[in-house]
Amino acid sequence: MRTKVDESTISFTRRSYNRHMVFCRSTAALCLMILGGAPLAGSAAGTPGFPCEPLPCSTLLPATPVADSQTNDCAYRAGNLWWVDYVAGSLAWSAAAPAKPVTVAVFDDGAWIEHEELRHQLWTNEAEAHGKAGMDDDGNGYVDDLHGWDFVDDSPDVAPKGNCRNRISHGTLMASLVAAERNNLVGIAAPGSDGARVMILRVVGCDAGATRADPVRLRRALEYATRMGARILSFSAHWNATTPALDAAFREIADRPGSPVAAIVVASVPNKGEPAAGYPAAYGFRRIVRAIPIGNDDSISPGTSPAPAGLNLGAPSACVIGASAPPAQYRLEQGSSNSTAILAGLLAGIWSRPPYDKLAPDEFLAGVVEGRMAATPRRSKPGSRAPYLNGVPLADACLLATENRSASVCRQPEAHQESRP
Ligand SMILES: [Ca+2]
Ligand SMILES: [Ca+2]
Repeated sequence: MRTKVDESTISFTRRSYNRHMVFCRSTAALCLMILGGAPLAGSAAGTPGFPCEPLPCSTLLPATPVADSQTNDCAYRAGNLWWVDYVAGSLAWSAAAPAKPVTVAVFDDGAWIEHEELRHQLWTNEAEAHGKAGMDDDGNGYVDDLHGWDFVDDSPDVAPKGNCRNRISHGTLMASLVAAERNNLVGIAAPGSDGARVMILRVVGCDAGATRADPVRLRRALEYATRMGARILSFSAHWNATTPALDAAFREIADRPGSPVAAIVVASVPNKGEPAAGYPAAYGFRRIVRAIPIGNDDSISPGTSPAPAGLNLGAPSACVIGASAPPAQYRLEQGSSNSTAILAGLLAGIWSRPPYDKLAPDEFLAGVVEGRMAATPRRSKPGSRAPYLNGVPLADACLLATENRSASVCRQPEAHQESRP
């Protein structure tokens, strides 16, 4: 089933985000999953924020203003962040700072880290922050790696480069859906606002010479992320061919019991009608959590690819607002990329808080994700402040309405039962 290819044949293709489809040209492509979107009116560089009023997309749901005196982000208060409360993301918020934020590594095309929603939400390498410029202060092999690394150009500057600078930044959007700053009076909030900090890993570029999704580059980024303490690895991208070495790296992180580099991999499942979900979602590893894209009609998105059985959770795909270019641009987007980042932020937000913060990855997955989140169709309501365990968020993809849209993502009933405590 798995396609083994020479590393040189793995390539990266994508088209403008402004088109309605992002095509994966061949089985060797790596794709970022955004199906189309638009900048929000008034959200231009130099313009503070964007109009906080009900958006056309959000009329699919009643855009009810949220009376939440503890949260001042205008899009949330205006009722535009349906996706936050659909997954009960606001229940992962707290007035108290988390004892230990969960570092979420965002594997993407870089990010504008000075965006108003990101600049205070970054994982920071303290040794480099307190070290000397031009020195590898922590001896990890990377000089001045403050908030991540650019593995395309081998640089500490994780900003989008080349042609990416003139487009919306996919990675900026994803990082904001993981952990946009909450209570900064502007824009959005995200399930991981309080509990997650984002590590920016640029693993793909936009220009001809940098668009290859090199497995060696991916392995270096995986090694960096886990060595530097990322506990959740977010992949809003997929590729349809792999190598033995890349498989081994993912197996060590996402499967081997007792691995010192164990982490949870949140993997996108595309909704473009592709015949298979691609990697890393295609791995059957225990610590892979797949984000199944859903709309706000409770259905799996049309065209969602078949995925292996396992920890498959439905997460919002359409009508999602995220950060774009700095300092204050925002966009309304749809696509399974969104589902992945939202799910990664939610897991981080929950994992960062007592009593879950002490759990190892496998304990967290078994006790919270599998034991609770994947066993309920319940969702939250905007403004709900029920204790998390009284309002279990998120829905098992198998429990969502799937009329003629079903991805093959459900466990066999008997296997599902056997896995339950
Ligand atoms: Ca360093
Ligand atoms: Ca905000």
